[in-house]
Amino acid sequence: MRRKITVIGGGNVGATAAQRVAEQQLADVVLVDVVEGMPQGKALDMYQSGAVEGFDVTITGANDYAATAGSSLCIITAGLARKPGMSRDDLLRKNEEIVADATRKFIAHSPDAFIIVVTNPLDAMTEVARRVSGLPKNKVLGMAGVLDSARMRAFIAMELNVSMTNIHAFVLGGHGDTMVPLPRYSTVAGIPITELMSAERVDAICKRTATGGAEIVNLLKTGSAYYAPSAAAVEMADSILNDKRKIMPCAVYLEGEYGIDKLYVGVPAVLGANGVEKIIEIKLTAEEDAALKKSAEAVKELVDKLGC
Ligand code: TXD
Repeated sequence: MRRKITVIGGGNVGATAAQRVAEQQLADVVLVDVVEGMPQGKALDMYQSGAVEGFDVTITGANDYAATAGSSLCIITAGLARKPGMSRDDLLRKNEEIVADATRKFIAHSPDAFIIVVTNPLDAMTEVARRVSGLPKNKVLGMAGVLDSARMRAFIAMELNVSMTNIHAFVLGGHGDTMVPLPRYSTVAGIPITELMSAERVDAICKRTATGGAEIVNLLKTGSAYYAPSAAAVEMADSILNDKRKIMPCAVYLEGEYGIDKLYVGVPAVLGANGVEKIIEIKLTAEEDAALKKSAEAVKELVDKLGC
């Protein structure tokens, strides 16, 4: 039997993630959304692309969770975007409801699966999935750092006119204004970027990375980024399901690491067959440590408002 990945939320990130899973033949895909007909339509369209693209997995669309039974992993992208007149707290409550409902229904059919959360506010929604699923912390994680560091890698490549595949970049902290790009640990073919460009350019790249999501929202006007976010979530799924043990920055549940307790914050972790295999604690300067703690404070403020 082939393994199965469920993607909850068939919008921009969810549908693109489903397509990437299929094109990489990572697993069969079940796409779930509350909108009637939409996940079924997108799934059928995507499945038909397999004849041209040459993949052999199945893609099923559904409005309920029966078809998700026996999934190895779930990517939760379901949620609302902030609408005019809606406060961040309103959004927090609404998306908490959506993520809690999705988690409860999914886990009833796949009690041992891994959950990768994408819905914003990311770190708080990952905590919702952990609490509601009752899964151990190694099985529930959030996608943000892979995306943020992909953005930083892209900006470094643009600056130096070199291949992105040569570049590693590290971004820590919560997903939001308080994220912490780490130029010291960002390298091109092993060379720290601080050796390759001026302090001003490094600073400009860090700032552009931290506002990378907003830059795309301002251009698109009707939504937020989804090509890079879906690629990032699927890379995490691949590292877990194929036991690749890649080190990736992701939102993981900290219990004392980095001096932060019982909170999801973005830090580097090894992702393998057991999900979060190991959290890597790197030495931070006093300034970086203060920025990470500030970012964790911002996450805690939201988590304290959760109802679950
Ligand atoms: O780095 C990151 N973590 C992020 C997070 C990067 C990009 C996007 N990020 C967040 O992901 C974004 O702020 C949203 O909270 C989610 C999904 O973004 P997307 O761009 O895909 O939003 P869409 O296109 O509006 O899709 C959301 C879908 C839509 O089809 C709804 O009908 C569906 O979610 N939805 C549900 N599906 C299933 N179950 C329930 N309850 C439900 N409610 C809404």
